[in-house]
Amino acid sequence: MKTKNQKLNLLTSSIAIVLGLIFAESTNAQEIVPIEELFITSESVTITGDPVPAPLTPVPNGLLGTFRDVEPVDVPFLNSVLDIIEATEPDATFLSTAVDYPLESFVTAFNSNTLVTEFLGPDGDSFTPAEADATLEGSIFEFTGLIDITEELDQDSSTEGINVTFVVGSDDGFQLSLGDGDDLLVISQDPTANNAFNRVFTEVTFLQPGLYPIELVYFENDVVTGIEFSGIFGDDSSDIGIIIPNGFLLASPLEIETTPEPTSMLALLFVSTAALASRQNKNKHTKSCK
Ligand SMILES: [Ca+2]
Ligand SMILES: [Ca+2]
Ligand SMILES: [Ca+2]
Ligand SMILES: [Ca+2]
Repeated sequence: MKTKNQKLNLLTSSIAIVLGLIFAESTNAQEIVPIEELFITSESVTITGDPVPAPLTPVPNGLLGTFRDVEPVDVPFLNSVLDIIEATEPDATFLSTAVDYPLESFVTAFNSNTLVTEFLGPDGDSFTPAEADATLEGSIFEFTGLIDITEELDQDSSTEGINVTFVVGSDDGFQLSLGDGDDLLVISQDPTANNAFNRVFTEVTFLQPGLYPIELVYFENDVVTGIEFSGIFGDDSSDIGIIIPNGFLLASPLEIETTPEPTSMLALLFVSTAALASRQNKNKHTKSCK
């Protein structure tokens, strides 16, 4: 049996713990910022190249993640990002189980004063070296590996090949590369412009099932940020599809060529907001963010 004093002490310390938790929550939790999305549809493309052989040794599901901390912060456009990737080595690597950061919601982004490891959620546990952790302001990420394109993903069995729709939502910008060598396909927005939170839809037809190299570059200059890599597959009729499950992704260290040769520059798709039909997300809106 507790004495009155013990009960009082217990009550006092309980209150202190609760207040401590509330205080910690209010000071440590990163603000999640509602965003206004622009939906963009780019032209349909076909991957005619062959799939690649399966890796010889087992590799984890997901994609290999790399991180570069850019100081001073100066990555407003994709072109500046690609120059930095070309000239530098990553500061850290991690395993991306699914490209969905932040995990909490589809229509939110994190303030870029958030630490990378917090932004990555459970994937932050694999972030190495830990000392490279930094805030998201001035960040470049690459997600690399293989995607398994199977017949079950086909959205239209009446047409040749496997038709899928890839959806990339990002703030700031991104570049998605599929295939390799002469068959490399690169999807991006205007690489010389600042791209606020957009969700870009691209219908892709693969003539053969199999494994294809994939690389997604994404970067954040400042203010708020987020990235999601989704697919609309099979008979899914939802608006934005599902985050690509890691069962379809292999974190293979296979090198893929990410800089198109001059002859394959034609494959480069610049998706301009002005030139392409856009549809605004009618349901959710708030303030506009950079
Ligand atoms: Ca998310
Ligand atoms: Ca930084
Ligand atoms: Ca088909
Ligand atoms: Ca931003």
